Order: sequence, then structure tokens, then C-alpha cells
Amino acid sequence: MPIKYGVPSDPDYNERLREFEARIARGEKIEPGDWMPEEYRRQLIRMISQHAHSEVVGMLPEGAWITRAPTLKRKMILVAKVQDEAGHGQYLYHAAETLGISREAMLEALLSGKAKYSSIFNYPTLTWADIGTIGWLVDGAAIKNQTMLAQCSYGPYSRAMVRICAEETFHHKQGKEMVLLYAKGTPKQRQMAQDAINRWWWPALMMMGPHDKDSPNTEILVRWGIKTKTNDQVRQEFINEHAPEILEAGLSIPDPELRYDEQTGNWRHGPINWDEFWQVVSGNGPMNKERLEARRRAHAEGAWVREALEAYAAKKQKAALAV
Ligand code: FAQ
Repeated sequence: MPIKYGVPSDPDYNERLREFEARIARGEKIEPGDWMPEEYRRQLIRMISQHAHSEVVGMLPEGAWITRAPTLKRKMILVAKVQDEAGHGQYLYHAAETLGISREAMLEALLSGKAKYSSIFNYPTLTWADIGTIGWLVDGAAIKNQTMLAQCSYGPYSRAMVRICAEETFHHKQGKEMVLLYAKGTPKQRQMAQDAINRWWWPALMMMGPHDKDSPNTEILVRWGIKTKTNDQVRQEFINEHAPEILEAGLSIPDPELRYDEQTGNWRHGPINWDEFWQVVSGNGPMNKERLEARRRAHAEGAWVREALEAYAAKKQKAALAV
């Protein structure tokens, strides 16, 4: 079925838009062949492709530690986790392809530096405790955001999220278990865990995006059921869960203004350094250049695999036609 993307010059646009929004209000999923406003399609391609790139670039900070894992068990867990992230990238690129963009166009945008991916992956992993902390805080933040996206109005994205969230839950658990163990360990282990929390806390809060008042995309995304919560709501949920757990473990949080607000039941945080966030998003974070370079190298080194797969597919097709 041809995909029809609604453009405002269509004489029936307003009527179609009303029906489209009514479907979303009834909780129906929008599927690839369905009518959709061009802006809905553009927003989804933007978000899903950024999300896919984040999963793929997100393999790098952890992948670097596979050969340095302290035990075989930890190594097996990390290998499985990094492999899951590659799989998440695959689901997400597929989900974006259903909207009419090609895999090549998305990869070209990533490799040329045009596409965004999550700011969090532009920070370095300096010690083994960073691996636990990424699982606990980064996957923890990702789950809060993705549980919300699992309810989203676009069928392929929402279904991909359900599966991804299930896997991220394991990632989160193993990270939390690891950091809690080090928090109860030797003074050196405790210090390593604390240092990792100190470095990852603020970047994890930034992951959910700018405050709602500075988030140009949120309004339309919420209106069309792509986001079902705003950036600040998701961030608050993350802090409410993680702040008490970190403090209970005897670790501290690098925010002197952090406090529990009895009246609202929320943990209040101090100001986030948005200058740092925008520097990272615009390519000037501590690891942006290394991350892109690693992706470009991997893409070039993988050329023979893509060529072999294409040759194999062509051979299979020829054989099928000959039958
Ligand atoms: N990093 O108007 P908003 C993971 C950009 S997956 C970079 O608020 P929006 C798994 C934003 O794109 C983590 N850029 O944007 C894992 C926009 O620019 P644009 C990734 C950011 O879309 C774990 C501009 O700022 N998750 O971690 C960021 O409404 C462990 C204005 O912002 C997803 O991608 C940022 N943090 O809300 C893997 C989930 N925040 O495009 C390995 C899907 C904002 O207009 C290890 N995405 N920007 O030029 C989303 O939910 C949303 O896109 C938000 C941002 C919430 C990230």
C-alpha cells in the first residue's frame, strides 16, 4: 500500500488531521501505511533515528571495557549487554525505515556528523565502576524515557520499545547490583563507585533533554502522543527513584541543593549546567570526536560484510527466479 503523508496543501488535510487526531485520542496505533501529517513523520524519523544512533554509539564506551572485565561472569554480562544495544539499534533503524527513510541516509547523517545522538555517550569511561554506573544510571534514565515511549502512538516504535525496555531492565539491574556491591566493598572499591557516580550523575540528568520551557519539540510530540510525558516529568521520575537508592547505599550525589520535598513527594535538584549540555550536543564534548571516528572506522572496516551480504542476496534471488 503506498504511504500517504499528509501535507497542508491537500484540500482534505484538515478533515484527515481531525480523524488522525481522533484515532490517537482513542488510543489507536498509527501504522506505516496509514495517513499521517508530514510533520508527524518528520518528528518520528528525527527521534527514532537519533535513538538508533544512540544505541549504536552507546556500545562504544562499554565495549572498550570488555577485554578488561574483572571476572568471566562480568565479561559475559557486558558482552551480552553490548550485543543487546546493537540489536536495539537494528530494531530502531527498521522502525524508522517504515517511515520512508533509508538505512543508508540515516547512517550517512550519523557518519557525516549531521545527526544527533544522546549526549551521554560523549563522556569517557575511566574505570570499571563506570560500567556499573552506566547500567544503573544511564540505562535507568533510558528506561524511564522508553517506558513512556512504549505507549507512543506510532505502532512500530511502540512495539520496538516494549522489547527494548525488557532488555534494558536487565542492564539496569546488573549495573545497580555492581555499584551496590562496590559501595559495600573495600575503601578503594567504594571510592571508585563514588567517583563514577560523581561523574555520571549530571550527564544522566541531561540525557532527558532540556527543561520543558526550552524544548521546542515537546508540544507537538505530546499533542500527537509520541511523547506521553515531558522531559522534566521523566527527569523527575528518574531522580525520585535513583536519588534515595544512591544515598541509601552510603554514596553521595554531587548536588548540594538536592533535597526531598515533603509537600510534593519529589526530590528537588540544583541547576543543571545547560552550557555543558549544548557544548556536548553541538560536537564539543569530551569524547565526540573519538566516538564519530570509531563509528567511521567500523563502517569502513565493515564494507566487505555489506558487500558479501549483498552478493549473497543477489545470488539467492537469481536462484529463486531460475526455479
Ligand atoms: N542528547 O525539543 P527537545 C540509551 C536535542 S538510548 C543529544 O527536548 P525532544 C540506551 C533534541 O534532539 C538514549 N541531543 O527534543 C543505552 C533536539 O534537537 P533537534 C537515547 C539532545 O526530541 C543505554 C534539541 O535537543 N534515547 O541510552 C538530547 O523533544 C546504555 C531540543 O530538545 C532516545 O533517543 C540529548 N540527551 O526530546 C545504550 C529516546 N536531548 O533534533 C547504551 C528517544 C535533547 O530538534 C548504554 N528520544 N536533544 O535538532 C527522546 O525521547 C527525545 O528525543 C529526547 C529529547 C527526550 C531525548
